Amino acid sequence: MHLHGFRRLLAAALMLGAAIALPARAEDEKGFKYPDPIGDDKGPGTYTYPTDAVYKPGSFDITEFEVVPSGNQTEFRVTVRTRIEDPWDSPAWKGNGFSVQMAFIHIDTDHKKGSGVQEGLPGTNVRFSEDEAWDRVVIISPQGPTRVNSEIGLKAPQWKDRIIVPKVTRAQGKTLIAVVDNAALGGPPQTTWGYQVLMQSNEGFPAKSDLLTRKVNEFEGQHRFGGGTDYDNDPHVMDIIVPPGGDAAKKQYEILSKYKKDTKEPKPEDLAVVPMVYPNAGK
Ligand SMILES: [Ca+2]
Ligand SMILES: [Ca+2]
Repeated sequence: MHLHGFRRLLAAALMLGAAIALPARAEDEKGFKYPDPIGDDKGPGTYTYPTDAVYKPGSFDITEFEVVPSGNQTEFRVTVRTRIEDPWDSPAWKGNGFSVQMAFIHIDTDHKKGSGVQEGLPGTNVRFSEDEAWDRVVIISPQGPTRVNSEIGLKAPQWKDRIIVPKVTRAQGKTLIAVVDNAALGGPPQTTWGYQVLMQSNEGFPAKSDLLTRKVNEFEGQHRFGGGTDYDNDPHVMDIIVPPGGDAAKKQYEILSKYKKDTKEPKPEDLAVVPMVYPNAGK
């Protein structure tokens, strides 16, 4: 064999070896790690934080979202730009290490048109498209399961079986962690699943219509976000993840700006549509 031919054969063998070596464990294929830009924690580009010092800059700025399956359970990890603190730590809140953040992790498990829920949870003021409706949502709240379940019973009983209150929630450094049984998800995470993470702030004294969400008004207040409207037409989310490609922050601002501005009593179709992110898209 010529040297040239041998080299080609060697290169082919190395490539084959690399291809075989890549997915080390089956579990790795089902996990998902996804970045989000820094500094886009302003919803459609205009939102501002409440003025109270507990809302530290970066508290609602998602920098990474991760799905980590392990055995018969899955960890969902949402990382933000600043170290997570627990300014309102109290036994009633179970002391899981955080106070101001709240994240809603929506999952589309079948990517089927007409299957799932298009409405956002009460108080988020967003919706999903018909072919990207959510089948499950994991709520990461600093409040204990008793309170969260009671809110679900009052404000979203029709989706009770789709809303997952994790068996464990905790903060670690800059990361919020939720541990969920795969049985609650309808099985272990699949590479075909889609995700959307809405970053909110847990409101201990929510409005009658809001599932523990903090409002966004025209002007920020001590415990109110600003830069939106005083009605429920503007999306009440500070940061979301968006599908890959292009300028992710710009894309988010466009998505969250698409709501009907001149209405005080929005209909569902007036709200902004948030997308799902599918790990396998474009592969
Ligand atoms: Ca971000
Ligand atoms: Ca974002």
